[in-house]
Amino acid sequence: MTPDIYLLLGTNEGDRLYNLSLARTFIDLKAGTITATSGIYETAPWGKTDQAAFLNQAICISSDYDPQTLLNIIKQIETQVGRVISEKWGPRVIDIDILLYSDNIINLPDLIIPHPFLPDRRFALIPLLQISKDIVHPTLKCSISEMLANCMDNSQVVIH
Ligand code: PH2
Ligand code: MG
Ligand code: MG
Repeated sequence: MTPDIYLLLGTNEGDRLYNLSLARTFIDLKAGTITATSGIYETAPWGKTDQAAFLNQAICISSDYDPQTLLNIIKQIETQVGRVISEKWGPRVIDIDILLYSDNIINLPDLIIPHPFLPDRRFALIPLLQISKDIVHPTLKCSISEMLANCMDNSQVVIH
């Protein structure tokens, strides 16, 4: 069966809605079929707080690319949408993160799945919850709503 892969899109530079839209178009063309999209959320910057607010959106894709190939395609798409090398947790035109790849657990130097910060980020959990009904986190063995209930982050996440 083709795996369900959950991605999180983020942007806080330029025309944010356009950046998300262009990213979705390229993802659907090159990475896999988009099967679900969350709403778009306006989110307070997390980690490095002295920067502009982000828009975040979670999407689900159905794709047969293996995780490493998918990551390479995603990096190409980020560049096509206009991303330049940015500082860690700093401002960016587009960021596309793999949150979950079915129930796979991957620990490579440049690719950790499930995304290691997922439990700590309301800006990821809230959009993901909207499109993930029965997902169980493969290592924490809990649902997304349980993760949200246990999340210590209280930064602002509101529908755009
Ligand atoms: N991405 C980051 C760092 N901080 N904050 C919000 N609200 N949304 C993001 O997507 C985000 C962030 C690094 O990728
Ligand atoms: Mg990121
Ligand atoms: Mg990233």
